[in-house]
Amino acid sequence: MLLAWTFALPALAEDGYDLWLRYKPLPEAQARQYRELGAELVAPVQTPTQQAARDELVRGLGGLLGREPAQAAAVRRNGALVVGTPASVPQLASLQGDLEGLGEEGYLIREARIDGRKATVVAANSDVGALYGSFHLLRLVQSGEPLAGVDVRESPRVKLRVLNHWDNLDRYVERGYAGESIWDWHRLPDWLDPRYTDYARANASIGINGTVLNNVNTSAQALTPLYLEKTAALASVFRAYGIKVYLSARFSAPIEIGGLATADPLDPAVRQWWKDKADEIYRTIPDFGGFLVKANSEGQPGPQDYGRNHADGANMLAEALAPHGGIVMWRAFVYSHEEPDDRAKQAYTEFVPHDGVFADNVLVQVKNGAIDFQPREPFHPLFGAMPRTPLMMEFQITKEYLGFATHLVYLGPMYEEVLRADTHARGPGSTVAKIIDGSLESHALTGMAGVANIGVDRNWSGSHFDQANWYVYGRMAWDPHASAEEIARDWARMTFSTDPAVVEPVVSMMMGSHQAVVDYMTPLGLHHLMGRGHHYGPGPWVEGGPRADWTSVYYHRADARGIGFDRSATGSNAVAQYAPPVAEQFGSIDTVPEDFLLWFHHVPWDHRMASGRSLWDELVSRYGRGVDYVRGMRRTWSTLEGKVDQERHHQVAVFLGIQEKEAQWWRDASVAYFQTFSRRPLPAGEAEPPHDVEYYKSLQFPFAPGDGK
Ligand code: GCV
Repeated sequence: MLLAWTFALPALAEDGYDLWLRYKPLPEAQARQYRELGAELVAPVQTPTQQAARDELVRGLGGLLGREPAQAAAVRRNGALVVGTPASVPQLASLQGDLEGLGEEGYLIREARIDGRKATVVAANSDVGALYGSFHLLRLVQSGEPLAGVDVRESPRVKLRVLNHWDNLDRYVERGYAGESIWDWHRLPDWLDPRYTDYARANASIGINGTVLNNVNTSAQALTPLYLEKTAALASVFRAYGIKVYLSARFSAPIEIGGLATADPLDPAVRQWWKDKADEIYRTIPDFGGFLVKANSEGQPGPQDYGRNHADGANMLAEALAPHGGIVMWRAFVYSHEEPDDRAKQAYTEFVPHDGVFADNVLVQVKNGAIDFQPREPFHPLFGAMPRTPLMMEFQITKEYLGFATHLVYLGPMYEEVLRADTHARGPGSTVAKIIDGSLESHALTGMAGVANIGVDRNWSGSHFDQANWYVYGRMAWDPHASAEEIARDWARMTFSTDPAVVEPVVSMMMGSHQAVVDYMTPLGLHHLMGRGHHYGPGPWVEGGPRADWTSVYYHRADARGIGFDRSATGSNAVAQYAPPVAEQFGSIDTVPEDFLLWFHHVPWDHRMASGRSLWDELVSRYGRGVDYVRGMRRTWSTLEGKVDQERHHQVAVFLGIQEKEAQWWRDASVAYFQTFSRRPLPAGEAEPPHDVEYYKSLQFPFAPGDGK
């Protein structure tokens, strides 16, 4: 009886904790090709990073192939796996020349003769390069890729590949939808939750090499000795995986925890305080990465409080960190209470005059678009406008404006769209990716930041598919020119199955999911239409309150004539912040891509669209198209029942149901609301919203997760 019951349990139930590093046994037909590779492993364990690489290979190959490789100092049989650097594995010395140009973090994977026998080699110039190469090799095996003739040569195109945690010290995560913060500050530094190691493994597997532990809206407490000791404990776990820790620094910390009367960046006592603080940090954490700063933005303190500018503030911190090799990531997400101009223009206005003035160890961190991580934004006009300053990309991985963790939205296509956008800063082909990787303006200091979607939920990200967004962020930070679709395919193979009958439908669901959320929330360039404060659900009617640019009506400007924000020369002229060819394209209603039409123009309801429909009809049909896509994803996913383990299949299915309901709600509420301006009937075949606008306005969600505190 007991036996029968035991066998009745779903054998392959998975809760998602293992992420894309599941290492479940490969089907025998696939495993066969790795028999020799999986038999013997030559990999040193003299350093913590070497140990991490070998542990991962033993765990990974052991799981995938059903037995752990025997460990050896020399290759005794054909096909062995050899991992290391010429310094750590003398047999790899002959590859020294081939390793040139791969830098500190690059690696190669290829077949070579070692100790007179055929071997698969993962070779690098450093231990961390060998660790990255080991993860790459495991990815190939997880995906069932043949290794015969393998020839991989990889090095990151971006230097700093960083997660930004918006985690408060009380474990609340701002805009977090995966439970509370994984940093258990109270029990640190003594209790090192094993999750920290798994976090580091996951990050290293995609090349992430830095983490900012605390929210940009930070308390100065994070810089006190109590918290520095806790930060040091986390750093001690992450170090072996090539990950540095960074902290968000509150600009007014010299007042709050330093007892000074001012935080003026030109005040000698303030400057000395930061130098002393930096010295103290590096005594505790010798490889500390540096500071991330949100200053003079949304009420945060900053240099402008003292009549100084962003460069004054950033350079003061840079001076304190420079002797230790630390860097400053100074955010360009600024908009002041006093500034009456179009919010989309403010960062450019405040930062461009300081181009070339920032210290060498400062990066200016710029969100992908000029407003705030909206479902779709044109690329930020700062990209291309500050050639003498390294600009760091800031993407949001957590889906503050894209349906939280319940909506299946793969962000790869969105990241790709922004990175491939052509700024024309130095003529055609001046893509955002080339600004981020430093190649356009020959910057050596380069970076990409992703606002993390990680919390204590068993599946880390609040949903199984949101893991893909962490994954694609890391892969694109490594290579901003990479393909979102190929990355989705890698992820799906590792996360669900190598069976093409699973992979292809999953990839196809993912690839259209970003366009779908744009369609059912903010089609045709609309933006900032969500519920107030928590940002959950539709709120196109939001108006009033402390400031106009925290309302929806400020952005959509719907009236009897039409809809959209005129940012052309007849309006706020934000288009003029782009290079002339882009300004020209975006500035004309005839040439602007329809995806950005209402971002840049106030357009009459009867304007003829490419489809031949009026703007009103097109708008309504886009909303419907978005909802239909979600229905399609539900259908596709239901066909995968039995091909994906039951536990994860069930949760995804339920979440898709939530997504469909919420997509319909967005569509109905938006159509009902905008119809009060357009005063036009719905196009034929489009269902009337089941309620009037007053109903949708009356819905309240006081405890929706993630709101700022
Ligand atoms: C961390 C938006 C979010 C805030 C966030 C801010 C920022 O305004 O709603 O929660 O604050 O961006 O990026 O600083």
